[in-house]
Amino acid sequence: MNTFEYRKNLILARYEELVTRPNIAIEGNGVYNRYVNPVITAEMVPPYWKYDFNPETNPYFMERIGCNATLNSGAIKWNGKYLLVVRVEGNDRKSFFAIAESPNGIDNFRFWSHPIILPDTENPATNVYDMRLTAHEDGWIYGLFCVERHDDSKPGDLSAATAACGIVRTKDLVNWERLPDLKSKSQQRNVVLHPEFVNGKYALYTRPQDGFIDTGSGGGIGWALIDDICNAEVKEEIIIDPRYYHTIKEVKNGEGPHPIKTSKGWLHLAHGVRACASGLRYVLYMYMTSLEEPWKKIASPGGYFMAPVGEEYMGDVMNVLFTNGWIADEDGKVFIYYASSDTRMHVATSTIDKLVDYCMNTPEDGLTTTESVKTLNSLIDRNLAVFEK
Ligand code: M1P
Repeated sequence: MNTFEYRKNLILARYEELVTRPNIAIEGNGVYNRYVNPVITAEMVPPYWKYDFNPETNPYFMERIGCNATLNSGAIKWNGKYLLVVRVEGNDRKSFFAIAESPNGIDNFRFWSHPIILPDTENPATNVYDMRLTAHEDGWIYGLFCVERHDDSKPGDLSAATAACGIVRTKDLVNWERLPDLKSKSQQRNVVLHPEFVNGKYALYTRPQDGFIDTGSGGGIGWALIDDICNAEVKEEIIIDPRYYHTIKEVKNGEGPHPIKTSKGWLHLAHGVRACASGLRYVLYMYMTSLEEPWKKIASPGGYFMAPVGEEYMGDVMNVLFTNGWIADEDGKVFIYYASSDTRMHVATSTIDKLVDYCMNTPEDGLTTTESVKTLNSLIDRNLAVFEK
């Protein structure tokens, strides 16, 4: 067998083995279960996206277009299948969106044949990433994502970038209509569309920021009502979930996927960021807001919901968990899709009942050591009383 045939067979066999391997739940803390394998990795991008399959032009069957990472993915259930709109990052550092589909939400994810063709605006982006999907009650499926451009007010500064919110919509997940970017006084990242009209308007979770990385005066996760989604503009913005000193969201935070509606209120999943000697640490946390007034917090469990473990610590940007997709099934099962260290995608499963229980019954962060110890002692005392009975 020549090199071409040998390598082609090997690469295809390895790919098939990866995409068909079963995933197994790991019993966890009672709130959610992690799974043994990531659901999507760079190695699970189809070989025909990477290799030239023509022996004439690629006799050594060498990779031509490399994939660096598969990360921060939006999620939606579509025709009974679990779909992720994956942020695929090439070796050239450009991200694009591509849909991967699974029959059960936990394994056997396969990419659709081509990446999404995302129409540009007249001011083309350098990079796009982190799409949040919302099947809105107006009948469209919206995708809100970060649009990165170079900040031309700082010529020569290679790190100078601006972040804005791009908006697309679709009815079939194949053809996407580009709407104008969100107009906002500040830069924006992690913008998410609420699935229902609120007071007859579209509602956005925002994350105002002064710079590309630093949120500066942007105080946390914001809320804004939008008159016209085809010409979306943040006119007024309130902060509904502030960042706070010496908490898991001290440096910044950002809404994850759009909240899930439950009988007890809206369930929110978000990321919080704190600084430490090794850089920034990104963890996931939850909160709940009122059904009638989704901008009002009704539960705020203290601390993180999920933080990196094991290999999740390792990757392009270490010590990062990030989420922008989850799916709630009709039977109450919830699939939480999260990326580790900006490198690969994982799933964790829970239920709406468990997540509401977690939000309602996890003590809030008392914001000082004294309060944390009081809260802990209260649980210990109640448990010791149970044991003594
Ligand atoms: O590298 C970690 C994350 O950093 C950014 O998130 P945030 O805007 O909250 O700082 C995003 O670039 C995200 O894509 C990335 O995973």
